[in-house]
Amino acid sequence: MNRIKKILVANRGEIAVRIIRTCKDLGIKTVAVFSETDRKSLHVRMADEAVSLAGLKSSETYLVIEKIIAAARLTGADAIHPGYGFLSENALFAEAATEAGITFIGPSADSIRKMGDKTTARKLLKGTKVPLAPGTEDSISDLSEAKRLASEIGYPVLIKASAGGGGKGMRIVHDPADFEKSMVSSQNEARNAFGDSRVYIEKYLENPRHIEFQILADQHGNTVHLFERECSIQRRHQKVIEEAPSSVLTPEMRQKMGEAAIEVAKISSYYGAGTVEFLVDKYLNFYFLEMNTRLQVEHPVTELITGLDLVREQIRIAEGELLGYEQKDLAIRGHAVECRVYAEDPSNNFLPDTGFVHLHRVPTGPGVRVDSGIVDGMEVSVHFDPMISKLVTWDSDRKGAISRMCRALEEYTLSGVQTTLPFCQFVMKHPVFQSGNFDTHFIQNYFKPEHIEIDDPELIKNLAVAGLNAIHWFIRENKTENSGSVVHDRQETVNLWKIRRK
Ligand code: MV4
Repeated sequence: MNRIKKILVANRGEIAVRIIRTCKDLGIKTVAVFSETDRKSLHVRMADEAVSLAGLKSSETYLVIEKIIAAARLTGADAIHPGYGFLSENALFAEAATEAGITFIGPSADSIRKMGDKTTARKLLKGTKVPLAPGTEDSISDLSEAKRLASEIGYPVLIKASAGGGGKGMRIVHDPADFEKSMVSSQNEARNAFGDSRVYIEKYLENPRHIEFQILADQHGNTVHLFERECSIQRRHQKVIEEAPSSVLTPEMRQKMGEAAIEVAKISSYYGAGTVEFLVDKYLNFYFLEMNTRLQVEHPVTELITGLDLVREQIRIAEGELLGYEQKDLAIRGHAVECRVYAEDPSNNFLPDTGFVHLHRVPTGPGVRVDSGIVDGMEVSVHFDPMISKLVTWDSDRKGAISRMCRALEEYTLSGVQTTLPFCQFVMKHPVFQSGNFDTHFIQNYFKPEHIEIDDPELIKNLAVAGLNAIHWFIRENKTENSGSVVHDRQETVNLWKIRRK
């Protein structure tokens, strides 16, 4: 077994900080990579070494395989952790790392390729006990053939992109008269998003829940599931709130779905951490949706109910270790809820907001965890994904976890940009969410912008203090050798502010 000594984290923001933390726990050295706007970010500060990717946008930095590999070579990193997003599900990246003699902390390039093509995944599972939504086995490009198959499947149908998940290229078709134009627009979106216009057709399952199972598999054929996550509170295919376990699964369903998830992993000779996504219809039938071959954003809720550190498990598996536990050794303990914090304005159709974080004061106390990459004064830019933090709570049952989340959301101060924190408060307090009886249409059915409370006046005072903090931080961060008068400058600023306030 080859012990990993130095990991290059090929990511940014909260997940880069998250991975570095586990590396520190394990005494593994870390290398951060950063774009120009990320030069002073938290993950760069926390890493032992940092390498500039010399660019602004993702396409010039975190998505450039050659730059990442060169940074790993330059620093002597013996492994790369891709996090999620960016190159985490790019088979060419996994291959490039392996060819450079660098351990890719994730599944094989072959598994990434197999599961990345949604029709290959479906074909793999044909003849197994894993239930698939009725639909075409293969991609389909001939319009008249596709229309014939759609009527065989029975409307409403869903046209999906073969080359990618996440809803891109997806079209729901209720009326046969709309089929052709929907298929052409789906092919066009798929071509633009993935460079691959292949599509396939499934029976559209009305009002499904999105429930996914966490998989862990070592390189010796041992595979377990770490139970499920309920991810139905979504907006435009973007998960907003996740929880574990789901409030609708019976122990029998959990066992059947867990076995199906393990079957998916085994049939693709999977190793590493992976997630098998299912759709559950209103009759509680479940259907395989897709498999994600990366650590997911929402992994903390699984960590909290199982007590495992999934990044540590990924590293151990990459080192060739045995899992060291079996399914019978695993149990759900308590309940966890995660609220994703996006720099978006929920009162303005969730438009992304940019600016500088003035004040970031995170909640703490019993059962509260915050995974964020935020430092006071940092810039939230349009260059990257607007998710800047995750607030997670745990308690012995769902009611307790929700109650703690409500308290933590009240405590959480993040000013300078609009965020989805008030939206999360709305959801946590909503009786339908609290009942557990909701599906992927919850936001569409129950949320209106007027539900968002505007900022309290107290915040204005905090802003001023925060503004001072940010100025002080900025000066301190950028002070030249001979300044030394930071406190004095700040005193003048305070006087100025007091004069202005009168
Ligand atoms: C579906 C579906 C219903 N029936 N497939 C696929 C990508 C993933 N993000 C959501 N997907 C879905 N696939 C069948 N056969 C419902 C979803 C779905 C969804 C679809 C449209 C709009 C919002 C959605 C939210 C969650 C799940």
